[in-house]
Amino acid sequence: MALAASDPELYAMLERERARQRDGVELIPSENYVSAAVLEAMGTVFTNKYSEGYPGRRYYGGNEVIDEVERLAQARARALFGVPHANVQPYSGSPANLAVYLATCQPGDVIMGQNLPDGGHLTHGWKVSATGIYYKSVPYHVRPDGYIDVDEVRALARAHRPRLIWCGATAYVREFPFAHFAEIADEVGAYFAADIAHIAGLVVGGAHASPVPHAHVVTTTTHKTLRGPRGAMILVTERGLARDPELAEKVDRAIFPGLQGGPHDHTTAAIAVALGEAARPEFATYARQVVANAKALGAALVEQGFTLVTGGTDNHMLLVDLTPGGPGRGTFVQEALDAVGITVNKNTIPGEPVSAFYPSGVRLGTPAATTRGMRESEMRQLAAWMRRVHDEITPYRLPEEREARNQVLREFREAIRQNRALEMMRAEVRELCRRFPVPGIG
Ligand code: DSN
Repeated sequence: MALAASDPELYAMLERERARQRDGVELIPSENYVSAAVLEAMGTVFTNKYSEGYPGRRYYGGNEVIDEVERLAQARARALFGVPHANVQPYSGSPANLAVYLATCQPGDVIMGQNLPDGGHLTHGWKVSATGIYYKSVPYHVRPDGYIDVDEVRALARAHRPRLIWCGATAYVREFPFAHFAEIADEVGAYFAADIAHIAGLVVGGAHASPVPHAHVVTTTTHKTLRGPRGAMILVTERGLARDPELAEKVDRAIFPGLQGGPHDHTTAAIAVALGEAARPEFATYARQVVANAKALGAALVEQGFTLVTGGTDNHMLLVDLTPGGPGRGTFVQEALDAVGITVNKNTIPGEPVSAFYPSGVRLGTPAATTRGMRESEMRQLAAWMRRVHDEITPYRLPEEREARNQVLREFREAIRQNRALEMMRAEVRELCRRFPVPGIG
């Protein structure tokens, strides 16, 4: 109410975003809907405080309550993941990962991570990221069938003797082979860091194997399958402390003062709430349903004639290979689906034939749709809509000549704006969404 009265311009935007989230199906695999309790914790007076340092060791006065909040979040993280140390201050996944480099490497050290176009993350050593600029990055790849090429990881590790090896991805649909990575890291004397940003909720819900018995350090964002606010955590495992008894202190120093100033205390509070929710039995039910929905969506897409990278999924995510309809069609499919209220993101596929700007796939995920209660039958309905949307835009292809691409995309955007069948599907999607309220919105 205060916002509507004091800033109607911003409030109108908020209302439009609420309507967008309520009336469309969110299938971006890294997004989710937080609970009303998490949302409430974010919008509290905890945002007013500065708290550089750690509980009991702050640079500012007045942190007696904040200390309790952060200790609660740390304790819940330790218990949930079964680790001896948790840092809950990273602003998000990228600084969390950079802190792992600061804690374990010197600039110029060799590091290994999954190649970005093969589904890896920018911060695992991609050339334009600080992690690829300040460290010598040796990327590994997925095989043509879409699975991580563990033999290549081993061969590259033996040849380049990395200081740090990452396992984790933004676009990988199969179970991560954590035990293999641990074995390889041990053989070459590397630190093994697991980035479980995408699958953290599945791990705590028992729907994906945990990296904790294998990795030295684990990073995760808190806002994806874990269903918390935007933030991140760094977990140091027993294995990590056995490798380096000072690893926890090094991680803490890397976050503050190495990379960050004051933690976002309202986010820490909301992380504590989300971790409390994730410890409940119903969260395990949710995590299993996320995977069941992804499998159902994958099977239905295959039935509808789509091609999936690796043929299916083990987790919350699917990668649709659109090359049978022509390379570089990810943008077209993403925008046409957007027009009917189904939100996905264009994505490269293994062996991408065009580029990251005009990728040949789309990435889908079920965490958000599952949170609002959608189940297997809704997944089948979504696959049927995707087929119809895809068929509506069959004539539109990415021209080989770069100069012609913008013009074709302009014509395409105009065509989808005027497409009557898409407009009718938009109404059907809205109808479905009305049956599945969004937490915190209704
Ligand atoms: N942007 C995240 C994702 O969508 O996977 C990774 O940082």
